[in-house]
Amino acid sequence: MKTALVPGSFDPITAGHVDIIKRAATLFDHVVVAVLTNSKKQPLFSTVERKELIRTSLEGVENVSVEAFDGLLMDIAKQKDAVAIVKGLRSVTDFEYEAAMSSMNQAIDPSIQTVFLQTDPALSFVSSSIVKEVAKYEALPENLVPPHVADALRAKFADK
Ligand code: COD
Repeated sequence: MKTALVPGSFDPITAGHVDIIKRAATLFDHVVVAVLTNSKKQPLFSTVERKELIRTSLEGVENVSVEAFDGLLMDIAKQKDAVAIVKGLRSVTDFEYEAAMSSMNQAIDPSIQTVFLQTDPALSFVSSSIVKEVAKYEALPENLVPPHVADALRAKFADK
């Protein structure tokens, strides 16, 4: 059984993430969505909230599980017996950042491959940060995040 890891902060999950995860699920037997909790950034959503938003976004996708991790990505990949790490690429800027991480991860363990999936062009500008920025001003256009994520963003900013 070939397992792939799709890692990220997912704060919160966006339509861009959903697209990458669903496409990864067609390529591998099992996909572990790895919510990394050791980001330097202070997240808007707690780990539990992020996992729940991801699970709801992926309802009906049978070969995907969602887990939170802390630590080095390659240690997590080995722990899950993953053959690949799947990343989404939106831009040249993404590529430069991801290529450096991929090379480092390759140096750590050459048996685990990084697979890059090109973004859906309609979602190439979508990031969790930009979504949070516009949601704060109640200006989030439809379809950039799943509807329950839009609701969660509204509730989060209503609290603030
Ligand atoms: N279209 C396509 N792909 C997208 C889109 C979109 N619209 N939006 C995001 N993505 C992709 C990103 O390119 C990325 O591949 C993934 O989705 C996750 O994105 P984010 O923003 O949720 O997560 P990041 O970029 O903050 O996550 C970075 C990691 C947590 C993966 C990274 O920091 C990491 O590996 N940390 C673990 C510590 C470690 O091992 N460090 C050493 C690395 S060499």
